[in-house]
Amino acid sequence: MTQTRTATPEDPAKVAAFEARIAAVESIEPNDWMPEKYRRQLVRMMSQHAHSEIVGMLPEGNWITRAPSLRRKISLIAKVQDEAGHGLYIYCGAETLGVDRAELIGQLLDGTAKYSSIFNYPTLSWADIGVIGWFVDGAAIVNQTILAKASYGPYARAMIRVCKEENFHKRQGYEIVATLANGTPAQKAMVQDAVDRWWWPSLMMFGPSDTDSPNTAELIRWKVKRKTNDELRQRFVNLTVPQAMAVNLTLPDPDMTFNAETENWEFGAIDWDEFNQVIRGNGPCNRERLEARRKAHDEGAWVREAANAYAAKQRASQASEAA
Ligand code: FAQ
Repeated sequence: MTQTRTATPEDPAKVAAFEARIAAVESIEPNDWMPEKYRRQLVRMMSQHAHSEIVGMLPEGNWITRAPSLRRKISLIAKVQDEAGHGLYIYCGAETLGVDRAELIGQLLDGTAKYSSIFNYPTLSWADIGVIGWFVDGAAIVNQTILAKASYGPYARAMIRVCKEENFHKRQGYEIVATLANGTPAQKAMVQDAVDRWWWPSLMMFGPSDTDSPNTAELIRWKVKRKTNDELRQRFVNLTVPQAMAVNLTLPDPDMTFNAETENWEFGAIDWDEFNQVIRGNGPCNRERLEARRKAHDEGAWVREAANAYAAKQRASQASEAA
């Protein structure tokens, strides 16, 4: 259960002391006083992030049985397991804010919680697995390397470990892409098709444009976010364009141009209608993803029951020993 919090106004002296700690770039820890809105923003962000990692296992999990070689299968299984670990790690981080994991998972399963839009697209070919590692993990690294400097200690520390693993994920993805891009004409066409389908959804991962992002200003002020959505998106584009050139793949954006003055690759318009449809539950795979998570949750009921029964037994035997 979430801890009950009273709606009494916050002590201005405590708020001022908190703001001073943020200004001094101190790390905020679970037992430190924090404004209720700061706590709620972090629960929102961390729970959405944890859900994304867990739902994010599904598109790639779809290809484990069809990986083209034992070596590819081993790497893919390891990657998908890592994503599960990231989810559990971030749920633990969220729990330090006084929220119960079961409650957060309930919000995912009843459709009231958000998770990253990117995981509502289908994985149609083996090349998608390479492109997800390259684009999706690449985007996650750009976002999460900065979150490793977030003001909330448990979240920042979680990101350090997560980013190390994401680096391996990105490399395994880019290696698949490079292999296919240097392969037969059919393999080249397959990987170009995957690039064409995943490019724009990957740019949407960074969230709405800064002018339409209701949470950014507050999160930047509290040093949870250290860069805005548009700044991170631009960094991802700048890093990715040369990587595409290196393997002779074309990004599906005729408006992409290099601005020598700003040294940015300027990109075309993002289809925000598509983004809004996906985050409202109307993307190509939203229903399928939630159904898969609900099924897994129901089928895991016996594990939770067994764990609870075991914990109760342990408590009873400890109590009788102490008596
Ligand atoms: N999808 O005001 P903002 C990964 C929502 S992990 C869905 O700009 P904020 C690893 C947003 O929540 C990927 N919803 O929000 C992996 C808000 O809704 P709310 C996940 C989105 O928080 C790889 C509303 O729109 N990473 O990929 C999205 O300031 C491969 C307004 O937006 C994280 O979660 C979206 N793309 O900025 C796993 C990182 N964008 O809550 C498996 C942590 C925005 O008010 C395989 N999170 N929304 O109802 C963040 O950095 C931020 O929360 C942002 C959004 C940047 C996602």
